[in-house]
Amino acid sequence: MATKEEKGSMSSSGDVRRGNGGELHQIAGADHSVLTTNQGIPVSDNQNSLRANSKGPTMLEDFVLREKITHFDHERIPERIVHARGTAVHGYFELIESLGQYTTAKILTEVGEKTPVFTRFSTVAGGAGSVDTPRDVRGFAVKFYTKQGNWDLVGNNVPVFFIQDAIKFPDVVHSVKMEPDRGFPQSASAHDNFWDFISLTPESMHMVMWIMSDRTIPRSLRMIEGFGVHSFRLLNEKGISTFVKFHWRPKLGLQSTLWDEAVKIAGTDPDFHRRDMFEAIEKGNYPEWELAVQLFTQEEAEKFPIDHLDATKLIPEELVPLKVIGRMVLDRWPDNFFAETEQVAYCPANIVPGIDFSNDPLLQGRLFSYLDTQLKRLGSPNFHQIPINAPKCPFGNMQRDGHMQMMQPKGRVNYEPNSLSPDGPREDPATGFRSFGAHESGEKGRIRAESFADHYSQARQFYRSQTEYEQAHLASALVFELSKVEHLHIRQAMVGHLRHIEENLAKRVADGLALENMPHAPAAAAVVQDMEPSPALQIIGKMKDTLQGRTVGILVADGSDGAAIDKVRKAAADAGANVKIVAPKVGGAKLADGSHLKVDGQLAGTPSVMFDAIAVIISSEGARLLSGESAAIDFVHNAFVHLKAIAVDQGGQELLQKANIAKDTGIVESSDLAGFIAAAKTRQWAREASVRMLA
Ligand code: HDE
Repeated sequence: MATKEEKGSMSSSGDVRRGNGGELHQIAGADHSVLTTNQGIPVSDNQNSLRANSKGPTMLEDFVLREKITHFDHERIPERIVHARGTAVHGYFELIESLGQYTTAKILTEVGEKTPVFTRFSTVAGGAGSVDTPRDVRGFAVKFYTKQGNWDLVGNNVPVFFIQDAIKFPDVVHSVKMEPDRGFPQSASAHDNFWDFISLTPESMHMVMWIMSDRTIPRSLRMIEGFGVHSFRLLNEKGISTFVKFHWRPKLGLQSTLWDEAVKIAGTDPDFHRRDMFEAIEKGNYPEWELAVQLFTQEEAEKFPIDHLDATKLIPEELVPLKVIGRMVLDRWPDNFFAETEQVAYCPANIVPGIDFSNDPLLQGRLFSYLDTQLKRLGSPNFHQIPINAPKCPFGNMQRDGHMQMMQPKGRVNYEPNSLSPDGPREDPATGFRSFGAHESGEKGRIRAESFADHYSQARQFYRSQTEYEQAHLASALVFELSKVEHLHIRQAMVGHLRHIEENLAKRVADGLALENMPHAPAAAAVVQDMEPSPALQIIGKMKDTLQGRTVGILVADGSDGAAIDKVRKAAADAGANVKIVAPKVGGAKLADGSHLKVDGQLAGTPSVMFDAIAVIISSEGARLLSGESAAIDFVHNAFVHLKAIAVDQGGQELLQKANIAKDTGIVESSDLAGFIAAAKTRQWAREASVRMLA
């Protein structure tokens, strides 16, 4: 069995790793002084291939060329079938409160212990090269390298799912991905196939409310919640089981973009979320989440108005309050995107002693799927040896050989039990993983539990729990998506479902689609209940009045007032914002006093969608010049219609007039620093009705 020291992990330069058999492996790194082939042969010329003469053919014997090109040809591995586009960061989890009463898992009982984690955020539908800001669920997968082995909590930023049974997963994924005959749309649910499937799948309706809400267009990956979705079990020393749901809550609060903003960000910066995370880590603004749990017994679960084993349902916080037990801090960007972010393999079946699965049929299917897909994607049963996937605790067994075997076990014994290797690994009933001794009885069959039949009550509860702004966004998102659907009968079928959720929502969407008649609602399998609204389901209710983690952009031009710029910059920075200066030219601006100001971005490439609030500090001459520049007009216009705070000096005010922007709350004089900072900490929701016709 490898000791911790023997197993080791890759150094940041990535050059040396000790295998399980104790031998050293050289791994190509950039810090070798001599360029070599993969066989270690020094290379004399990396610019020219071997040729018969200066104008002659290239020689087949050129092993340097052949090795290099062959390796290049094989550099890609299949991307993930879902969640292909992702961003991951290293960090740690620290337990604050012990769950010792409920579980033997050390990670949940050793208060103060810091466990390394690797956390990957992802979109679901798009390919690895797709944009960061489509309307889509975000994956939130955490690998905890615990003392008792790897525990993967593979969740999403939405607490429910589309389907109740894993057998429907290939269908829902096929329907949302690009249509197979035409190869589009990429990374978008707004097309016929998706809504056709959904309209024929009533169990999706609760999830539809979540995906049409602004949760699926987050402002930053640092501002999303995470959910384990399924119920799991905790098992204590006596083997007693308590059900648990896991929740991640961001320290920065929740924040989303507006749909128009998300669309424009996609064009401006396809890597918006990845860059945002990278810059935050680089600056030492480490994002942090609380880990909270909902704990409940079987007896309590039986009294819930929903079945907690149904992944299309959540347990409202008002019914089972959240208990905060720990925190996760992400503080180290990976050294290498491919080696870590691309090759990391999360699997809900990676679980440690003291935690166990529930009978949620979606979870049960997932327990099979991840290892299966990873064997295909990473190409060998030895992918657990890749440093990002390897446990950081001692590990060893009698599994051997296979493609890309990196370990060199010593000795003749490769079986267990054995008498020839008394020091070799042995099972340990006292500390080893044990399953809950659940009693199972009943008739085998392809059965859906009756307690899974209610598809609309929690959808209704979600819609009714939103603020009026969020309801309008949700209705408008449905109108947008269904307007991209070519088949009228699919639009009608969807509106029919909405009638069960909330008649007024159905009416808004039907109006937005200009349907001539209100479609019939389909038969519902269960009576729709009026559940108590749950404010915890809002985003606006969970936004934080803060500039921490947010960005303020200041537009300047030649002739700007340097002192005014400095004051706004300082006030925003003091409030925790990241401040960026934008000018027509990246080389900087010549200020009114003749000094030169360095800037962070060129106006045409740094539109206001990059910022949470803006200031425009320009002279009257600057305003006159910029009024002929559409990028400047767009800069202020978009900030206005995206409900952002705008601080202006005299020149800035003149530019607003050129852009036809009237006086409004949230537009303040740049000298009113306190007023600007207060407005910048939130969105100007009341402005929305004047700039956008929402459904
Ligand atoms: Fe996944 N899912 N999933 N999923 N999932 C994958 O595994 C699958 C589901 C989630 O950053 C795949 O390695 C099935 C729910 C995340 O690498 C695959 C079902 C939730 C990630 C797979 C579900 C998730 C995946 C594709 C229905 C939230 C990305 C690549 C039974 C709780 C992890 C891979 C990363 C990835 C299967 C449903 C979250 C194909 C069969 C529900 C965050 O195995």
